[in-house]
Amino acid sequence: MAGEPQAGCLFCKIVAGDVPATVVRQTDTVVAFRDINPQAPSHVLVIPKAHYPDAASLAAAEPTIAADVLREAGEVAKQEETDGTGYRVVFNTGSGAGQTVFHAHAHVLGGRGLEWPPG
Ligand code: DGP
Repeated sequence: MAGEPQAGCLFCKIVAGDVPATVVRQTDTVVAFRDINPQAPSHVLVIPKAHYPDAASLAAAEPTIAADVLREAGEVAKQEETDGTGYRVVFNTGSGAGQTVFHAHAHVLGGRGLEWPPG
C-alpha cells in the first residue's frame, strides 16, 4: 500500500531504527538526519516516515507531509545556523539527476558558499 515501509529500503530502515543515523530532528511524520557523505559543512537529509519513491509522488499522495518536509528543512537550517547566510534544499529526482535512494528526501546543505548552477 502507498506509504507503507518497503522491504530493502535503506531510509525505511533508518525510520524503523534498524540502521543507525545521526538524527537531528524528528516529528510524527518526518525524520532529519546527517548525510553519511556530506557535501557541505552542514548536510542533513529530511525524509517522510512514509515511503514514497520521490518528492513528487509524496506531494501528490500526501501534500501535508510534503509540506512537513519543507517546513522541517527550514527548521534544520535554523538549528544548524545556516539560515542567516543561506542554504539550499535539493530533491534529486531520478537516477539521471543523481537520486540513489528511492525514498523521498530533501538534502539541506549549508555552511559554505553554494555555486549556481549546480553540476
Ligand atoms: P540521493 O543521491 O539524492 O538519492 O541522496 C542519497 C543520500 O543518502 C546520499 O547523499 C548519501 C546518503 N546516504 C546513503 N546511505 C546512507 C546511510 O546509510 N546513512 C546516511 N545517514 N546517509 C546515507
